[in-house]
Amino acid sequence: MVGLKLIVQIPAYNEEKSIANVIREIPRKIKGIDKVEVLVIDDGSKDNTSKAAKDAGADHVIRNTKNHGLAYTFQKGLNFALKLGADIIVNTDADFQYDQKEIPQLLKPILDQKADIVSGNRKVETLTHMIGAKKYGNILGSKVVKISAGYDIIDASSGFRAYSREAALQLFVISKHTYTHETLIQAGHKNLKVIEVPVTFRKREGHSKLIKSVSSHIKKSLATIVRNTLMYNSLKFFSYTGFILIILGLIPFIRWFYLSYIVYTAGNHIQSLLVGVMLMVFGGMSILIGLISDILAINRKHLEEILYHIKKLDFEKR
Ligand SMILES: Nc1nc2c(ncn2[C@@H]2O[C@H](COP(=O)(O)OP(=O)(O)OP(=O)(O)O)[C@@H](O)[C@H]2O)c(=O)[nH]1
Ligand SMILES: [Mg+2]
Repeated sequence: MVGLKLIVQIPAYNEEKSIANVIREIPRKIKGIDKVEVLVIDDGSKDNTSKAAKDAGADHVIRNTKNHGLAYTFQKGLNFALKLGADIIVNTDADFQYDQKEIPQLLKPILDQKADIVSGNRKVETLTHMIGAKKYGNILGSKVVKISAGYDIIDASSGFRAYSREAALQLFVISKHTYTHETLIQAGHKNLKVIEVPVTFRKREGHSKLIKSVSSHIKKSLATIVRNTLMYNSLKFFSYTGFILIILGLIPFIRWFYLSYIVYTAGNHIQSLLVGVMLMVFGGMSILIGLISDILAINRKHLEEILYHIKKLDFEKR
């Protein structure tokens, strides 16, 4: 690969105090890369984030007129970076928690053509400055993402990552809250190779902009994970659920049939009949929902393929 361009993108919301430190720490000369540019996406900050970024030497600063959330801003950043002709995109946070001097470690597996996405593993279980609820929420989230994505991942909530151009063209984030889990699940189902490298994770100065409360963050993240898991495994999920319901329904149904027609006991055992039939009907409906959502998922797959080709043409390197 020759003449490679790296865009380091920083989604930021009210980070005027730390963004300059992040930008100044980004290495501008990296082995194997010809050009490094910094792109800041200011998500409608109420402070002077954009100005601080420009003053610190950001090459591109774009701004949302209102706050759209991290996930939307991340996708906007990817598209903008592709438009700028990025061969590799590194996403980092604006809060100075990641050490930008470690960017070359993130790039290496992509430069060696051994990965499409490289994610920084913060080793959360060893972090003394991360509160317990966040730490265990992170660990739990990573385990669920690992099952859903279908490959090993230790730290699924890390924002410090490198994406090859091909990977960036194939990701379509639709969540509102955060993109970290959705991108990994999509990568798994698009056969993109994801690997992790250990990275430093400093204590946050100032309060979290993303996490208003740990419980609501966990709730929103789990909702995203469930939604994305269902997106790719709907037929499996709903047909297993359907078969289980049908088997559960067969038990009271057979009881009713046995008592009413084989041994002729007193009473009509209508409760068993009702429960049995209801469970079996729900089971049948679940299988039907599985089939319908599978058709929708196939449609989304086709749409994503079309979008990928449009993006590829649109962002063709000129
Ligand atoms: N664009 C955008 N970025 C955001 C928003 N909220 C947070 N961010 C940025 O996303 C990155 C991560 O947010 P943080 O608040 O540090 O969240 P976190 O790292 O998961 O949590 P902490 O450990 O508390 O720092 C930072 O660069 C924030 O500026 C938002 O609403 N919009
Ligand atoms: Mg942070």
